[in-house]
Amino acid sequence: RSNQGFTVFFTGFSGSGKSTIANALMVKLMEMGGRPVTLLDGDIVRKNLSSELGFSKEHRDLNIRRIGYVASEITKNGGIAICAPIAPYATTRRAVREDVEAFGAFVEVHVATSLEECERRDRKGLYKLAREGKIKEFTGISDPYDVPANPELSIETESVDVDNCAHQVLLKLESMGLI
Ligand code: GGZ
Repeated sequence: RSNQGFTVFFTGFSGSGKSTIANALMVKLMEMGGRPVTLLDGDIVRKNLSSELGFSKEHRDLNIRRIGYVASEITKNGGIAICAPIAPYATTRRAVREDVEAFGAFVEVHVATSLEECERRDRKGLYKLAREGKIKEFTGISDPYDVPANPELSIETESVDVDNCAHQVLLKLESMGLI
């Protein structure tokens, strides 16, 4: 087994299932033992590291660069970082990839749940508020999302359960020689 650090970077719409899959992956990786696993979930980061930031392009970019910096430090020290922000801008994801790849592998995972499905589920009622104009700059509704062109993995969540999604990531990590 390799001891190199690496970062798994999930990207996708609000409500796509990023957090749920990231948590399931974290549990599986922890059960395997070895390297420490750190989850940098969108919610957690916004609460603890980016509490002053909103959702303009500048603020989202700053948020993502902070996540990238922490992930690169974890990767440098031989750990596993799991990130799960929306990260809507391809250029910013590219910059984070470069930060991390200076020290270890960067595994971009597109949680490819369609906007229609996320809005249909609307687990937190945010899409409704965005449609009503009560939340501005909402990703997919009134703000952009650059679909990843070359992610290491793209996951279809609509016909696959969480455990299977997390397993697909594990298989990818295995095929890359990371676990
Ligand atoms: C997108 C927003 C917005 C706007 C609040 N646009 O489903 P959630 O609630 O828990 O996940 C979303 C989260 C997005 O924060 P990120 O740090 O992941 O975004 S980014 O990567 O773009 O910096 C959603 C909530 O915050 N939320 N307002 N306008 N999501």
